[in-house]
Amino acid sequence: MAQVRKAACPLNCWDSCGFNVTIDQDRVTKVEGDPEHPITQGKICGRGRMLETRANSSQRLLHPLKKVNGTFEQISWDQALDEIAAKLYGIKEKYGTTAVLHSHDYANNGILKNLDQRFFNCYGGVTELYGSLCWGAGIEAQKWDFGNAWSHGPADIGNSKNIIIWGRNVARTNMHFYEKLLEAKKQGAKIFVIDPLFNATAKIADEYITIKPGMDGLLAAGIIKEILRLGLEDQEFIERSTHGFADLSRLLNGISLEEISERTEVSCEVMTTLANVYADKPTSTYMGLGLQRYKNGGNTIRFIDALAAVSGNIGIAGGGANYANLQVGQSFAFEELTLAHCRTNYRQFSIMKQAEEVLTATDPEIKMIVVTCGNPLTQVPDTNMVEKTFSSVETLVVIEQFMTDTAMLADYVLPTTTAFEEEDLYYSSMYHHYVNYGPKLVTAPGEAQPDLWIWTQLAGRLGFGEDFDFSREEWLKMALKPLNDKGITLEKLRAHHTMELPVVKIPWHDHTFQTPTGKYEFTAQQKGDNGLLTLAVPDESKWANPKLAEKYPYHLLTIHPLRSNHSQNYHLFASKPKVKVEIAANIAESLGLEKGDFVKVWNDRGEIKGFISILAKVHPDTINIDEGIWKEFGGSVNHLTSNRESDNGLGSTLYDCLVNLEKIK
Ligand SMILES: Nc1nc2c(c(=O)[nH]1)N[C@H]1C(S)=C(S)[C@@H](COP(=O)(O)OP(=O)(O)OC[C@H]3O[C@@H](n4cnc5c(=O)[nH]c(N)nc54)[C@H](O)[C@@H]3O)O[C@H]1N2
Ligand SMILES: Nc1nc2c(c(=O)[nH]1)N[C@H]1C(S)=C(S)[C@@H](COP(=O)(O)OP(=O)(O)OC[C@H]3O[C@@H](n4cnc5c(=O)[nH]c(N)nc54)[C@H](O)[C@@H]3O)O[C@H]1N2
Ligand code: SF4
Ligand SMILES: [Mo]
Repeated sequence: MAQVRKAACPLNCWDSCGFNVTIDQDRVTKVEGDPEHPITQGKICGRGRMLETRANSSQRLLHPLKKVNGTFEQISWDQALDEIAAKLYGIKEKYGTTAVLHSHDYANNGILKNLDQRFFNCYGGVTELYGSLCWGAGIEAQKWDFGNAWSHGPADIGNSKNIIIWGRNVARTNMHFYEKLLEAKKQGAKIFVIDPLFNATAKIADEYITIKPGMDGLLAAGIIKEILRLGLEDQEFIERSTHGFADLSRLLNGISLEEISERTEVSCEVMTTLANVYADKPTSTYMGLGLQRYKNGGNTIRFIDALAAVSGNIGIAGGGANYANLQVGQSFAFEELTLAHCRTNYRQFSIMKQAEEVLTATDPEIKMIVVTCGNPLTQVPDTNMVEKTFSSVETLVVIEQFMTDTAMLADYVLPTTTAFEEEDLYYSSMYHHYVNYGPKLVTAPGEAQPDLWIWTQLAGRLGFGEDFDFSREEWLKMALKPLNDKGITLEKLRAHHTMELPVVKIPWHDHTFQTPTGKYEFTAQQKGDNGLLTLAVPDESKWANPKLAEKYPYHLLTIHPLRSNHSQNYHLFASKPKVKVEIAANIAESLGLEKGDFVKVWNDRGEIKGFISILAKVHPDTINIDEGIWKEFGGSVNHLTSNRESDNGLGSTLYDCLVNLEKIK
């Protein structure tokens, strides 16, 4: 008989939903929202519901595979694990452990997914990735300004008079925050959306502000200039609780509002309006991750933080410079789980430039890449370079649920479980602060095994089995240890399914910051001249690179798809997906393009072909192609993106991208 059990969404998403999952005869038959989850309240998105399709798909990988003479052959787990362990052992002896690259991303928010790091640390330390394609520039930026990246609790939006949604596609990527916005609007809050694309959230805004991509730091500078001109700043906060305000004033004196307007393509009047909105407190700012995937991305987030600070919206109910909430992840015992101190030797490559760095690595060269929770062939910038690297490395091991573009290139593909087939705890450091419990609900199909089982088996073969000699229950208890004295235990989580983590709901309310000066830092004291705010623009813009802009006149955004988490669902859609090239009306007009036209989009890094769709309300000269598309459906838009790092070195520049476009037959 069918049974309904509570579970949790594992996907890398703002919302971290609670599920009610129907199980019939050891099979998941339906995924719905859990009405009792305090934040997500019974509603989930299509990506969550599609986890049922993912789990039951006939395309699931069911057995370990080895590539022999260019084709995959099914092998036993023993053979796969013995051969991979022997290779790891041989590499360690001959070249040292750093000849192995561990390439990973965030495909699954399970706490025990982090034990891959423990494995590589206990092995001796490998070449690991630093930085983040996703949110890296902004996290680092907020660490410079506040000392940490913390956000207000979800309920606090109810206290805001004005809400600024800045480069966040809420209706598509963060549905429960969208619900909160609708509620706040009903209660009289005013909503402002700043985005080059007139997205679904813009439709509910009281005012939509369109902007040239990558120019948001300058816009914040213009609004601060107006706040200061009108005498609307929070003088007490600036004097008592901040450091470096004189540097900021000096910088702003060097540029006029008209110059800012010319670069941002936002009118001076709008900047004056926004100055008044920020002064009409409390005004909250909710930043997305899209707006920091630029060369100047760190500076952009820092300038928006500065705007919230100058206007006195930091540390007050209904305010905040809300980006991510690292307090959530910081609640668990990651040091004990991952044993970073056990690595005796390690090297770091930038996640953005991993492919390029493998190609140029010496001493030692990379002999093996192990991919976990990631699909670099579609998700990492500069696909041509990624493909070159991943096809040329001596041994590529991919742990996967499906035969992705990355898995296709592997020497060994190891089949792994989905979230419904293993017990774990799930959280997201992006929006709310509840940890969810996900039980094992069904038996895994074929020979699929949890990632953790694979690490345990390999550790045993490599002589450090005792470091993995724990049961699932013991691992989960280990993760929760720092929370036990706050009353959060595995037993309680198993019983309640979700629990609130003990986080600060209104960060910085006491005006004590985690920076070196203990104050909010307009100038990051520890960073010397690098710690100054600047008027930087994107690398690929007519201001920074006029020649490039002449050759490639259009700005390409590559935002997150509606119905897939990145690359995870395209192969499961009922109708075959196509590359949709969404263009601004002015481009259609000047090139004589119509809906459905087949076009080529290109730059020096590569090209992508797709079908035109015209967006009536998008910033002029702007194009969007959603990310994540597999080779067989037209290919990843990362053929066009650059692997450069953001200003502070830790973020990507995925949206800092100029292209040209033409109609083809
Ligand atoms: N449906 C769906 N939801 C998802 C995901 C998914 O793949 N699909 N992925 C999840 C993950 S991992 C993440 S990181 C989050 C990301 O969540 P978001 O930050 O909401 O999404 P992005 O697609 O990164 O970009 C968001 C918005 O940034 C805008 N933008 C781009 N450049 C600029 C700019 O220069 N200035 C301004 N003002 N706006 C700009 C885009 O037009 C877009 O509206 O979403 C999560 N939720
Ligand atoms: N052009 C462009 N590129 C982008 C972005 C963009 O906006 N534009 N967004 C960036 C962002 S924000 C992010 S977060 C990254 C995401 O990049 P990735 O995390 O690499 O992308 P996904 O497609 O979510 O997942 C990768 C693979 O992990 C597998 N997987 C799922 N669960 C598990 C598991 O439990 N174990 C193992 N071993 N594998 C599993 C899935 O089957 C999937 O094939 O992409 C980045 N790339
Ligand atoms: S993908 Fe996000 S919104 Fe959708 S069910 Fe999962 S956590 Fe919820
Ligand atoms: Mo992300």
